[in-house]
Amino acid sequence: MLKRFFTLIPAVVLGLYTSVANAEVVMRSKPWQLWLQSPMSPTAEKVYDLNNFLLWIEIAIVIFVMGLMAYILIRFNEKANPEPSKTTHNTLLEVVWTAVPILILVVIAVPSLKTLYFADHTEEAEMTLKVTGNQWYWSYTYPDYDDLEFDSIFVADEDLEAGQPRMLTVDNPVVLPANTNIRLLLNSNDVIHNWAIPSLAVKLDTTPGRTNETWVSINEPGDYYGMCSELCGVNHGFMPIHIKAVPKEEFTKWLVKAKEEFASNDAAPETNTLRLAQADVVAR
Ligand SMILES: [Cu+2]
Repeated sequence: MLKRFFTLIPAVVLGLYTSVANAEVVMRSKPWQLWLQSPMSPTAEKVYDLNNFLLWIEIAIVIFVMGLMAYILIRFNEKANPEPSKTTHNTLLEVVWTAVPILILVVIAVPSLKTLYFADHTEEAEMTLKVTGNQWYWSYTYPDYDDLEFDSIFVADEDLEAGQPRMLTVDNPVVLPANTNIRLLLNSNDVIHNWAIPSLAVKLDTTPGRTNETWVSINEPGDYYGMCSELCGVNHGFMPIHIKAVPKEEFTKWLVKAKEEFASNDAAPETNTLRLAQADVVAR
């Protein structure tokens, strides 16, 4: 049993590696990648920089604490210091070890709050995208373009076309113009979901009965992937997010086509149930 387990691991790893390496789609993360995905929106750039900044502070603290521990171990062990001092208080030292951490926290709080407020909303939205979470797929509405609306549903492994990434492909990706300030309004039809795209640093709950707001401006045309990031039920792992960012002119052309394609919304619920049933089978 154990032997089988150990031969399975390299097989799975190799399989994962080749399936990603063969993909024609430019993925935002690479096999064996460490670190964050490259930031692709103004908010993501700020989050990325904040992470780097915090890491330097962390490294400094770790080095200081480790150094202090090493010094104590060497200087005050039983051999080097047979008669320990009975000192219990040192006012200056106590003030310092209280004040310094507070100062560090203040230094961290300033850029953190700045980033939070920056990500909160945009005053200059050029368009709005409404995102609705459903068990277990996403719906997208474009209120500025005749309320164009469609569902974005998971594509099961057996229906994938060449180059489509596994577990991240949907039937209708949400198409958005690049370099455009987009107001995002998130809500849910049933339970709490979370619309999360790492490379854009968007990660916000979609909560039934309320609308959460954030915004995004995508730096470059391309494909951006994310997943529902709030445990929302049995098919939680099968509601990926695929954003197709296109140049503005192409977006206008897509709108014309999409309005035709998604005009007959009456047929939609039936198709959805069918596809959902498929996703349900996959989940089991
Ligand atoms: Cu969900």
